[in-house]
Amino acid sequence: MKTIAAIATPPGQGGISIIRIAGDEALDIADKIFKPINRNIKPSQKEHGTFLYGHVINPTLEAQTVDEAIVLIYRAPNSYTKEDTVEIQGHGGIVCAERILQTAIENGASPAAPGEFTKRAFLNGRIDLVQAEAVMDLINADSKKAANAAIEQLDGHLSENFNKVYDDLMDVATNIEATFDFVEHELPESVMLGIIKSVEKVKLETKELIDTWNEGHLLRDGVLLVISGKPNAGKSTLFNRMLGFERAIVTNVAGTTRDTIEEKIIISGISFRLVDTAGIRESDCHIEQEGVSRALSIIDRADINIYVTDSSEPGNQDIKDHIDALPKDKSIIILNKIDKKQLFDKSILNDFVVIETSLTAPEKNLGNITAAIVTMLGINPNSQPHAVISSRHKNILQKIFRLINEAEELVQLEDESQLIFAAGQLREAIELAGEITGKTYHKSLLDNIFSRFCIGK
Ligand SMILES: Nc1nc2c(ncn2[C@@H]2O[C@H](COP(=O)(O)OP(=O)(O)O)[C@@H](O)[C@H]2O)c(=O)[nH]1
Ligand SMILES: [Mg+2]
Repeated sequence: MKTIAAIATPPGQGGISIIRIAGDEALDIADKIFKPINRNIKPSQKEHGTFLYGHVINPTLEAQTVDEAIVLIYRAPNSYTKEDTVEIQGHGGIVCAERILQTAIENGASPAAPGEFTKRAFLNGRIDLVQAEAVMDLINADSKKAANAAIEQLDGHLSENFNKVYDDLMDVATNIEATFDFVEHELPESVMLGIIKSVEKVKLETKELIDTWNEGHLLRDGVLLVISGKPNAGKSTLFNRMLGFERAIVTNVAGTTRDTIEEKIIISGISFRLVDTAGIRESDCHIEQEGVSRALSIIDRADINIYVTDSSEPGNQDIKDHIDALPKDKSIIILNKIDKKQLFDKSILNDFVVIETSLTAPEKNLGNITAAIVTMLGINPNSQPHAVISSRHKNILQKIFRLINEAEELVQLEDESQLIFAAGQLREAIELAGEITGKTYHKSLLDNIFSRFCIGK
């Protein structure tokens, strides 16, 4: 494989930048472009895990100095990609890093594609596909919980679960296929029951993994938390208080917020996309109508809805209709303005989670609202870090689940002639299970996964 190079640190000003070179010629290239202060030794003569201090020079430009730097030496197989690797640490900033990279390229390295180092780590067998995906999840993590889940996945804990499903599927399929030798004589009842049991077991394991998707989705994508309600209910007041600054305009003029406004916040280590919306009402103004239709569309997609209503008003059919349309397990009703005379008819709230408060009263903190949100999500903020599946994993696992289900129905017939079909379904499931961790893969799958990485990782 050709030797690749890329800047591994983000562009911009900083203390240092790191240029990574990996492949068979990494050390030769380092010899050409790096002159240690101690002239008697070259990078290629250094052992694994050592470093040299000196200068990056351009040998083609009369050995002009490019940067002052140190070079870290990794020898195969003890590196990120399992290949010989050098990391040059130069000064931060765009110019230095770019010049070092250019010098490496002029002296034999090829520019790395996005995710190419991690792809090599996978192809060279250091990590599986699920761990490779964890690298990207970790880089993209924007909350502690998301980072913890990614680290668990990188450590291989999620892969262990997938491998268990793979191995158990393999065992059942093999056991079923072993019964094909019984053609001459009757299959013992105990064997049939054993097969039924093991199919049920692997089905349950698959189901338990699929069930981690919701948490995985919430951690990876952030929880979409949408504040809605009638105009003037106090939505923007709540939005600003949750953010901790006056982001949305708050006035007593109904229809002030016209567009949806989104900001990111962290609650209990979980990342949220907090959205303020236009108050829902009929309006002749087409700008406001557009705002209302945007509000309705995002309410549909919300992971959690917060519906704010004014408790100093009696409430009406409109409010009842809004509330009735919300999913109970994903919605919290805020009865706001309890500092005023109370006129609201609470009977329209049915058995929703309701919090009564006054959002303009500084002494009322939002603790009960955020606690209700976290409880509703079903993510325990104090739980031990654990890995959770991604959408790619879920899509494959659902197909596997269907195949196991079909196999289960066939074995439950306790009819030997049907076992061959059950084995067929399970073999197909095994093939799919291999695609999750990359035991089997197509080039397009790798391209799809690694093209989403950054260059230098
Ligand atoms: N008395 C009282 N007024 C409130 C309370 N919460 C919000 N308001 C006021 O209600 C008006 C509308 O608030 P706003 O957040 O803009 O409502 P939105 O239209 O739902 O976004 C503003 O004048 C707020 O100061 C509350 O708890 N008590
Ligand atoms: Mg508003």
